[in-house]
Amino acid sequence: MDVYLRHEDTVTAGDDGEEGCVLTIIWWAIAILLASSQAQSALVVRISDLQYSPTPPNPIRTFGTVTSVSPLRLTDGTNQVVVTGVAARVGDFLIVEGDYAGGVLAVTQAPGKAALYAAPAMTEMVYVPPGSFQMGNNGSEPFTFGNELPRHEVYLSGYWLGRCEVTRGEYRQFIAGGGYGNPACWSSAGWNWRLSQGRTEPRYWAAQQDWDYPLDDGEGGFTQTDEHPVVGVVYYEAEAYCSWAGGALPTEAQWEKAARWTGSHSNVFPWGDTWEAEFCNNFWDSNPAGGGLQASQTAPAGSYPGGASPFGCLDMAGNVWEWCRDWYGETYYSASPAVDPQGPATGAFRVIRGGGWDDYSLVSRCAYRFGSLPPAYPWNSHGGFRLARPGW
Ligand SMILES: [Ca+2]
Ligand SMILES: [Ca+2]
Repeated sequence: MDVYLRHEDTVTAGDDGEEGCVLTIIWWAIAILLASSQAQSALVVRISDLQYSPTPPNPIRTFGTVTSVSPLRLTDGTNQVVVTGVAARVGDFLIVEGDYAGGVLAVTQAPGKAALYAAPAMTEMVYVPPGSFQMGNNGSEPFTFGNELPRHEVYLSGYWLGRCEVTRGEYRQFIAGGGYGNPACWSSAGWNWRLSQGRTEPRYWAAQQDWDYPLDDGEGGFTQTDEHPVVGVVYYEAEAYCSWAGGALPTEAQWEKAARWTGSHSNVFPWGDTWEAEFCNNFWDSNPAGGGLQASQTAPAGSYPGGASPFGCLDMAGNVWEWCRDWYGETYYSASPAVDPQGPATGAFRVIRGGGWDDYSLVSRCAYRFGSLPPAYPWNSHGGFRLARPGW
């Protein structure tokens, strides 16, 4: 079980300015934000058999699966963390993080830190092991755009990526957990946007929608369930959700590797090199889950198993476009670092990938890069995102 240094991105409990505790435990797919007063009760983690930094303040982070509840034991199969004073169920997936102090992680009062989240169900994540892949396009793909050139080798550290797009059910937990009122979840730019807009939920949040043209003509509407991907989120909202869920948006490179790399070849589409309309929710598939041919709607996440990427990710093509973490750089591939590229240092637009429900083959290619959306743009009913987190 790995432990890594973590100096800055701590989480604040609530938006009321109260002090939280040092230890942060995030249970995946999270439902309940406990009050800081609860989190301060007898929460102790023994990490004697874990690696940690010997230099104070020794922040650590580790994760694993709960194997017993009394006491609560968290294990990755080899190492173990013991937690007391926290309710959990066998099989829950936990992240434990905090400051190491003399072999014991204890909850203390500390400003600007602490959140304890609980989750009834976790987002299913796919692990992408460290290694290199071929990113971009060598010009051989149909409808090549210049911003996909040149194809270049990129090494990525191991990471996790959501098997599916973030669903409305998952996003609902962020809303219910106070995410829109908690500035600790947001970047400063994102929080300023949140305050200026006064938003408390994404656009198109209502279950009943009609995205046919002409819009709202009473024909072609559909009902979004909790299994449908969340749409109408601006970059800042996607970023805030990921922060709340203990992760981040994937980098453009992380997104692309998980979408297309077989281990020796970069597929044009997640499933292979040949377009298959029935393998993703686009405008020309007939899958009833997406409403059938030419339907203007999303499909429940994971409704196109034939379109799985080599790593098992679903809907990397189609359904909703997905925000990536990077600023968009038109010629970035010519100067991209070879290891864990993070995108340009600044920019005007954020990257969005993968095509959506009203698209077709051209923009559903894994190498296609859309870079014209400012971070405050909601991309209407076409855009969602996927959660990533480091491999630790
Ligand atoms: Ca469709
Ligand atoms: Ca997608």
